[in-house]
Amino acid sequence: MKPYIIPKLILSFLLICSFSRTFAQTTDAVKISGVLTKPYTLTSADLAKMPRVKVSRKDGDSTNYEYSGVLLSTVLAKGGVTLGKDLRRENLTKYVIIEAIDGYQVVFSLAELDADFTDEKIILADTVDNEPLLSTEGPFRIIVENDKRAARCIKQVTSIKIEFAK
Ligand SMILES: Nc1nc2c(c(=O)[nH]1)N[C@H]1C(S)=C(S)[C@@H](COP(=O)(O)O)O[C@H]1N2
Ligand SMILES: [Mo]
Repeated sequence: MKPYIIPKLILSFLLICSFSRTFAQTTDAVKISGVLTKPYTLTSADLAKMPRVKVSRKDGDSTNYEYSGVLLSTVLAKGGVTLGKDLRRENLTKYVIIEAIDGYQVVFSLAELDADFTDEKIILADTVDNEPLLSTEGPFRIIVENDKRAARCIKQVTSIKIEFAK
């Protein structure tokens, strides 16, 4: 056996490991991070314990779908994000940036999803018409009740981050 075969084997092994990690990346949990007091990783089990909300949305073919999940504000409140009476002054310059497995990102300002400011429902959905979301869409998708276009209804969400705009 040639002497350099061992380091070569180790290198190949490490490369295979890192590749399989990349491809095994899943979306079964959402990382909640940024400017908040209690960052956490949200699982399906966590979501199941929170109050549920239903939102109907039409897709491109005008078919109506009933999504269900948890208000994004509820998910954020669990992490200690400044909402309700704490959403004032410089906290009004905070925004939520949501990212998906394909790198797609969308942004909401905190006031856009706070019940003290608006009745608009923005949910982190995990079911559609009472069935779990398909893997191409879920397990978690943001559904914005009244946006005319579905572009912010981001599929396969992997992370939700709160940041200051300045
Ligand atoms: N992760 C992810 N979510 C996404 C997109 C995307 O490219 N990646 N496209 C958005 C756009 S532009 C639209 S119009 C809708 C399409 O959703 P539909 O396939 O359910 O009609 O998904 C939105 N969510
Ligand atoms: Mo779109």
